[in-house]
Amino acid sequence: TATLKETLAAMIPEQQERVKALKKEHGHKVIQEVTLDQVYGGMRGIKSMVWEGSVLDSEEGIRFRGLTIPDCQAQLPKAPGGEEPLPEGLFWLLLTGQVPSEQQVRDLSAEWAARADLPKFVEELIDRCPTTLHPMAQFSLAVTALEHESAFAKAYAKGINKKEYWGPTFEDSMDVIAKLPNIAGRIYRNIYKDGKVAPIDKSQDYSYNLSNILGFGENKDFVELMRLYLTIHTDHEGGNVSAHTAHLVGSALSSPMLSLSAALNGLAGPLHGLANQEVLRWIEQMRDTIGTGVSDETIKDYLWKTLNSGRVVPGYGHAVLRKTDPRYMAQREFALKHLPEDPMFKLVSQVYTIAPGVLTEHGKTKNPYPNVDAHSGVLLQYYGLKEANYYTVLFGVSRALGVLPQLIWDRALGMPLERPKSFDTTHWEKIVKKL
Ligand code: NMX
Ligand code: MLT
Repeated sequence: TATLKETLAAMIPEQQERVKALKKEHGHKVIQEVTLDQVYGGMRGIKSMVWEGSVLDSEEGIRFRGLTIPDCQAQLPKAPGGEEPLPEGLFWLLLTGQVPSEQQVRDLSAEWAARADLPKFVEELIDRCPTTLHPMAQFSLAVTALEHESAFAKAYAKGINKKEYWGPTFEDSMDVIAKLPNIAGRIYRNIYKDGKVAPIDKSQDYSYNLSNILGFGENKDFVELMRLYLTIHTDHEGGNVSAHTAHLVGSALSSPMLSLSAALNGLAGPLHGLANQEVLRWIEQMRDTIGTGVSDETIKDYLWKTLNSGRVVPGYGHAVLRKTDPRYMAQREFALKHLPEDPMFKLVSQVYTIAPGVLTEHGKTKNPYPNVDAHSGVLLQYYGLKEANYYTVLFGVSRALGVLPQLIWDRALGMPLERPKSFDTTHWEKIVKKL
C-alpha cells in the first residue's frame, strides 16, 4: 500500500493545475462586498482564505473533507476492539481527502511512534520550567524549541528550490506531531505527578501512547475518549485563531514548528481553546456554590450572576456556528454511553437545557448554544484527569493534526506571504464618506 507521502506526492501536480486553471479563468471575479462593520468586527464573514481540510456550515457544523463527525465515526479505521475513529485516519483524510485503509492507519501509528523521541535539550527545557508556568506556555515553548530539528529551515538555508518546499514541510509536520505526546505528557507528569514519563509503545496507536504517558493507558475507556477527542478537535476550517495563525506565520516560510507554536499561543486565549479550562472551573464553582441536583431556577440565577458580572458564559457562543456544535453532541453521546450518572455530566446537561434560553434573553450573543469546549472537561475529570488548566494542551495536540496538513498544501501550492491592507480610522472615515 502507498505511504502517506507517496499518496500526497501523487496528488500535488493535479491540484496545482486545478488551482492554476481556477485562477486563470475566474481570478478577476468579485466574490463579495465587505462592510465597515466587518472591518471593525473581527473580519467576521469575509471570504478570504483557502482551507482544504474542512468547511464549517453555521447550521450544520464541521465537515472534514465533506465528512461529518458521525460519518468519520462510521468510516475511519478504529483500533482493534475500539469503537471511536483513530485521529491518524483523520490526519490522512485532511491531508489527502481520502479515507485511509486500516493498514495505512496502522503504518501511520507506527511511523509516528518511531519519530516520537524528543531531543535531550527539549526534555531539559520542559523539566526546567517552573510548575507554575501555564501548561500552554510550556507547550508552545517546547514546540518552538523543536525548530532546532527543522528539516525545512535547514533545507531553506541550503537554498532549496521552492518547488520542493512541501517535502521538508511534510517531514517536519510528521516529526512535530509524533513528538507531541512526549511533550504534552512530560508537561503533565512534571506539573501534576512524579515527573516520570512512560516510554512510547511502538506497537500502539497515537492516542494510546498519549493516554499512557499521562498515566491513563490502563483505562480502555479513557483511551477511547482520547481517540474521539483528538479526532474532533483537529480542524475547524481556516479562520479560527489557531488555524489562521499557523497559516499566517507559515506564509512567511517559518517552519512547521514555529507556525504551530504560534498557533498554540492563540489557542491559549480564553475566547478560543482555553475556554475548555474555563468551562470546568465555572462548572466546579457552580457546583461548589449551589450544589448538585438543584432546580433549573437556581441554575438560571447562576447564569445571570455570571452575565451580570460582565463575564461570558464559557463554552457558549461561536463566531460562525449558530446551532449546537456537533463536537459537543459527539461528546455528549460519549457521556451518555459511558458516564450517564456522573453528577458533573448531569450538571453540564442541565446547563445545556437552560443556558440557551438565558443567553437569548440576555440578547447579546448571536449563538446561544454550546461549543466544543462546553463538554470536554467534564469527560476528562470523570476519568481522573482533573487538572483543568492542562485541558487546552490536549486541544493543541489535536489542532496540530488539523493545521499542519494545510501548511503542507500551502507550500505545495506556493501560497504567497499573507499581507492584507489596513488603514487608520482617519483613512476609513474618508473612504466610507466617499462611498
Ligand atoms: N456569554 C456572554 N456573552 C457572550 C457570549 C457568552 N457565551 N458569547 C458572545 N457573547 C457576547 C460577546 O461578548 C459580544 O458582546 P459585546 O457586544 O459586549 O462585545 C456579543 O455577545 C456578540 O458576540 P458574538 O458576535 O455572538 O460572538 P463573537 O463572534 O464576537 O465571539 C466567542 C465568539 C466564541 C468568542 C464568544 O461567543 C464567547 O466569548 N464565548 C465564550 C468563550 C468560549 O466559549 N470560547 C470558545 C469558542 C470555541 N473554541 O474553542 O474556540
Ligand atoms: C475552533 O475549533 O477553532 C473553534 O470552534 C473556534 C472557531 O471555529 O472559530
